[in-house]
Amino acid sequence: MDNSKKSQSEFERACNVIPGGVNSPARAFGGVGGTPIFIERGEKQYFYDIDGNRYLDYIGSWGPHILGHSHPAVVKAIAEALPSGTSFGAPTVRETELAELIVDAVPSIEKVRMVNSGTEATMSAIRLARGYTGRDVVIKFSGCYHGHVDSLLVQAGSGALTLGTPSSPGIPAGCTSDTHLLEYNDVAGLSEVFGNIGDQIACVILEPVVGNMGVVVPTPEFLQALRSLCSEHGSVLIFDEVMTGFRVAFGGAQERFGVTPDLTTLGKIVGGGLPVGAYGGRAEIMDVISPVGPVYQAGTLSGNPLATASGIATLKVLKETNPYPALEEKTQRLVSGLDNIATELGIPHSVAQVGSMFTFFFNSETVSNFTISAKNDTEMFSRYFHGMLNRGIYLPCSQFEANFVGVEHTDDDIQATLDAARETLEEIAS
Ligand code: HOZ
Repeated sequence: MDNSKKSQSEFERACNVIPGGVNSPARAFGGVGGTPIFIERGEKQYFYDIDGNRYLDYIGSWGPHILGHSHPAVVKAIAEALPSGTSFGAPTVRETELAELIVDAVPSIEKVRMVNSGTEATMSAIRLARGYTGRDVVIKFSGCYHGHVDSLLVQAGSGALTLGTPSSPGIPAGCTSDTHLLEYNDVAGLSEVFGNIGDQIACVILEPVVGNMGVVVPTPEFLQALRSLCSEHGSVLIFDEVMTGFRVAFGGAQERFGVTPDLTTLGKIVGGGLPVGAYGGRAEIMDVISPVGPVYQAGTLSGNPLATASGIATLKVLKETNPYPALEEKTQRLVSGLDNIATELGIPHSVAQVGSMFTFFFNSETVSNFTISAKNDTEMFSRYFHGMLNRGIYLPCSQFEANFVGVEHTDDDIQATLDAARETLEEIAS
């Protein structure tokens, strides 16, 4: 882009002191080429870069900003909390208030522990499941991403997939030797592995709607099989709802699909844009965590006063306003518009949507697992991404990520996005 001089020079400066110039690889434009833009501020459905360009934002900080940037209730809650202190290392009442909101909303959660990121949440949930069952084996699904936890960074989605490194050096073989991989939606594979080693399986972890190989929708049979096999074999079913929690329904994917896991991990929306994660589930399992039980997990900043203020404000607005039906309708309109345009232009594609999460795949097959997602035309996606960026639409900078629609996206925004998509796809088709 011609109008990105400041971003380019800030990126060069950042690269001198930050690996790759970014603090998370998913931001690096590694899958699409070019230079990441540097953001100055966000307001509602927009953010503005340091060159003065405005973008309609479809990443919402990779999920948290369902209410848009700088929502007044969230800003007020953080501002009111700030003068009283930023961290105490001792309990505060807001931690209980946020826990009560979560317990009330999420069907599987009777008790919840706050941590500082989604990665911490999944890492801790795995340890808890192993401690609770006294077993070691973890089942995960190719293309699901559960943060950069050693034992789970095997055929992981998100940045690990975008950058072509599904596994990572630096992880001793011992860390992953008890991690068994299956294809998402593979009921037969799941039944077979439970048939063979069911008594060794501590837990099965999955994104109940995948967001990290693009959006992949679970089949009802898959979710039912997960629930019944885990119950039958005494294994812990963990829904990683870091992305889907308070996103695809107030009570997450488990509310939407009516399938209740044993443990749930949360992040993103639950912190309203501040660094937060959480894991929770049945009291009987959660009470195995220290200080009640023997499984150790701790954190200096866990339940942080600003983060809990932000999370409480966000959940209260969502609870009071129930934006979910309107969000879904708006997203549906956008997704079917994109589908129609691409069909008209003869561009091989498929779409996936659950609630306000969606992906437009440059792949003619319905993407139901990792093997199919790996066939996405990433070169075509790069052209699409840059065409949209040049038209002021900020999409995830990878074909293997979810797009997020928020409450502030207007009908005009949806139309503007479709207009930009038409122009971009016409260029690609010509
Ligand atoms: N879970 C986020 C979206 N895949 C990752 C964002 C990041 O790694 O920065």
